[in-house]
Amino acid sequence: MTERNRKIYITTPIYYVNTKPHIGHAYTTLAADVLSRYHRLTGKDVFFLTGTDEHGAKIAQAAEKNGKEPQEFCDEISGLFKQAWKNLGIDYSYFIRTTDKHHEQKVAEFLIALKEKGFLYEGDYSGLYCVGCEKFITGKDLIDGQCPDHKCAPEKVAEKNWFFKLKEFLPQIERLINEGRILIQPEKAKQEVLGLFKQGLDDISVSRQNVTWGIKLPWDEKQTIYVWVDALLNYWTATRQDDRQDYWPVDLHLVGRDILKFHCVYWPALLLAAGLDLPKQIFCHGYFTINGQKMSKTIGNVIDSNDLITKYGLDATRYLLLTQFPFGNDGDISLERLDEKYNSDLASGLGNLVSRVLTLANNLKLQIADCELTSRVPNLEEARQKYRLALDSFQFNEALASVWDLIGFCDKYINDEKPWEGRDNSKEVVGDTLLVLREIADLLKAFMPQTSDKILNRIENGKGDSLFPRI
Ligand code: ME8
Repeated sequence: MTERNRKIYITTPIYYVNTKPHIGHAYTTLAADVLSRYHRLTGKDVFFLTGTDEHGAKIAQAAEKNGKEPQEFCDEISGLFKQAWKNLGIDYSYFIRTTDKHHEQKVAEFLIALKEKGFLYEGDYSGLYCVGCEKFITGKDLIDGQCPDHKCAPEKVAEKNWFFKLKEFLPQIERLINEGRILIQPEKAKQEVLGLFKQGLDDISVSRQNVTWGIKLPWDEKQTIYVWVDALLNYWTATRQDDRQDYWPVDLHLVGRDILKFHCVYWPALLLAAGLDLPKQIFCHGYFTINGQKMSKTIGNVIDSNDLITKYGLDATRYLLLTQFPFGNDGDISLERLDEKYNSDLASGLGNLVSRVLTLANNLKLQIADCELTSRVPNLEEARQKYRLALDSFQFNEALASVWDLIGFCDKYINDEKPWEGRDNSKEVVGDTLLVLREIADLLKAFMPQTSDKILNRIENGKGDSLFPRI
């Protein structure tokens, strides 16, 4: 297969439907969208999967609190995720729901296969469970008796479970991670995962006894399949349709660091046990806070991406979310800083340049078809390469910085040469900036698809209204 038509399979986590979507979910999904668009633009055949995680005690409790039947509640919140992604211009290939019948059936088949291969056994679990995390935890995970992420005491459970022989696969997974055959990035995420092997890990439950909202274990219908096993398998079940088989295995899982262990240890182990190919790469991005605090319903600082879109517009929201801090780092978001960045980079930066260049070109009756780059323009191939290198290493803000370097060049060039004064080189200067602007629009395609189209249209058809009015 040639590099051009190579298939690429990219996933986001599937999000819990206990609450409506917020910018944390938007962040990962947007990153996956930009990468998908970027690869598609280079001719690759991308399968981009996202969706919702709908089973388990946490969702059942949320439905009850809202006075709804679980399925009705899931339909509603899952619909909000779909709508949020539509509003954010997310061009996914498929949206999976763990309550899809097809998914449920394939998960049950997967578990039967594991049992037949002898990797499951019956046992008793007695210990602690955090419903917020949907995971079994131990006393040493707690702070003042509470789960540090959910600020509540875990449930004490004593139940019969089916267990998966995780421990059998740990040495092999550790080796594959060390060898880079399961590539975990950035390095600090890899080290965090390798640290888990040193601490020691136990076999994991694949079923729960007292959770009714889930997929029934086929051979023991008093049990439902553990929600994390159900959820992880979405990446596989989504490709168990005739036209999608070829996308397997996964090229890239994008995840937040809260779910690293599930993706880097449990998931590969389940796949190895089933004899399936492993994911090639897992990239773990950072977690962000809002004005220095964890984003939480209790604090009341949850930001909805729809509200950002209402304020800044679709493409501006995409730009602002991905330029706050490097993708692999934790960071902080503040509405004041978003306003500042909007005004400086978009209203005064890109938006202003577009109207400036197009007004100058109009006044000089200059068509792009008649322009040729002069040697005063920086090497555009170098700019493209910088952009590609940054995207290939998930540095979205660096990729955009290389585009903003071109904007900076044009602004300075125009200020220095003052083409409105009618000097001899006016047409050359404006022609150069028109051509660089076209390059800018091309590079923005994956990040800001509508803006890119608008700029290209304006270059062809003359000027229009302001792209980013000041806030
Ligand atoms: O964990 N900063 O779903 P979830 C950055 N259903 N990213 C954030 C974020 C923040 N403050 N908050 C959330 C689950 N995210 C499981 C996943 S996958 C088989 C099952 C993003 O709704 C980030 O990607 O809690 C994180 O990993 C994910 O949302 C957690 O979403």
